[in-house]
Amino acid sequence: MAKCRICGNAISAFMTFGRMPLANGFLTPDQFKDEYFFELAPAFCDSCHTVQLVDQPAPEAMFHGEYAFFSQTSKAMAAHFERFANDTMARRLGKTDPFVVELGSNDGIMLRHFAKAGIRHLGIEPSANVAEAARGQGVNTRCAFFGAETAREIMAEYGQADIIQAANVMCHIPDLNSVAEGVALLLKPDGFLIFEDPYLGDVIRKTSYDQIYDEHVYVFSALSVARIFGSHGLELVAVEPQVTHGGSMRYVIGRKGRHVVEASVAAAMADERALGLDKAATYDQFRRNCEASKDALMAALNDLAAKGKRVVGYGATSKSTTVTQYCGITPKHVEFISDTTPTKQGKCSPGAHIPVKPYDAFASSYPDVALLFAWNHAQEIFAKEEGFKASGGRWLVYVPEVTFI
Ligand code: DWN
Repeated sequence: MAKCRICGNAISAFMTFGRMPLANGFLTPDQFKDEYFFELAPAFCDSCHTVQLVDQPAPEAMFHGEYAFFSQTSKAMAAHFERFANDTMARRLGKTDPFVVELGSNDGIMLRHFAKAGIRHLGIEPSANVAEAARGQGVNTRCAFFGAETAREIMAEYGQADIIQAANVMCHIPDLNSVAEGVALLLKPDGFLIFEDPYLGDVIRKTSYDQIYDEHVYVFSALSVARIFGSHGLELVAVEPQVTHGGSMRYVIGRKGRHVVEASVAAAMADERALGLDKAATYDQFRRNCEASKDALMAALNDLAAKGKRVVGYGATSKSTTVTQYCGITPKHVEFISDTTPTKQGKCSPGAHIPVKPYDAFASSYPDVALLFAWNHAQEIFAKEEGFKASGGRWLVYVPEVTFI
């Protein structure tokens, strides 16, 4: 029997997505024979209410010198991180020589705004290539994983932090107790830990099961976050819903008793209980909803293939690895995936081995149907792809349900 990564309670998977490769393991045909697989199976802990993967590949296998995801591929996300940085500077930053630390700072998409404002800062980023991209933008970056040990090193060199920030990072870190311990050491007495991640409430409501993949070892709720950090002398003091990544939640955490706990925390927890996020039966229903979504998507794709329609994927996302592998999508269903990230182009998608091509391959010869793997960027993509619709093209989306647009 597996144990909860947070509280040690016995847990078991409520479903399996089956044999799964690394979500960002884009590869060339000569690498197919050595491709790594593990079983993608999420579990719910009925003691601390944390949704988590039973097994996860080693962090070094996922985050390394050739990591494929660069945050700055979306203009809307760049604007979001600028707002996030400005909001922190306006509402939460201390006034005397403030120091900001960002965990998983990627290519510096958020921290560069602190750098520009002349604020002392440090990014902690384990993937060497994206860390280098951040340094190129003037962002002070250390290539490391964050935990209690790293927190001690940072303290010795820079002192305590006013703000520890993270976006789409905390849910990637298996040893969260070590992170919470590190935060408890590094944070100034009145400092804040502010982080955001895809929100469990949205995943359950929208059946967005593709938020579950190797890198996302947790899907958080206010209930689980309060519990995880609460056992390290820290307290959830505010939550702020975000529209990014199909529905995210920003969590604001301080030292216990140092800040007023805002009404948003109790309100979110009440909503989560009403949605059943604290009950095992909710996850059984989620499994049935995933199966129904998979059947509907494959019915649509098989029908398009039978009619000889050209289908192209839009956005070789990490999320799409769960979709292609769980549903059984192959190059017979999807001719190629268009993606603007140079490091993904010319390779094949993990598991399904669908070729990834530059954006021009899509724009120069529109398909009949574009399967929107980057559905979380729909607004931005629909706005710039009016020409595709005008040519008679249709979008196939699967969140919150399988539909043609
Ligand atoms: O947590 C994570 C999130 C934040 O980012 C990661 N573990 C890795 C990554 O997940 P993802 O790959 O699912 O993220 P995105 O932002 O949904 O990926 C979008 C992909 O689509 C990128 O490869 C870029 C591409 N893209 C494109 O080709 N044309 C994106 C846009 C907006 C476009 O117009």
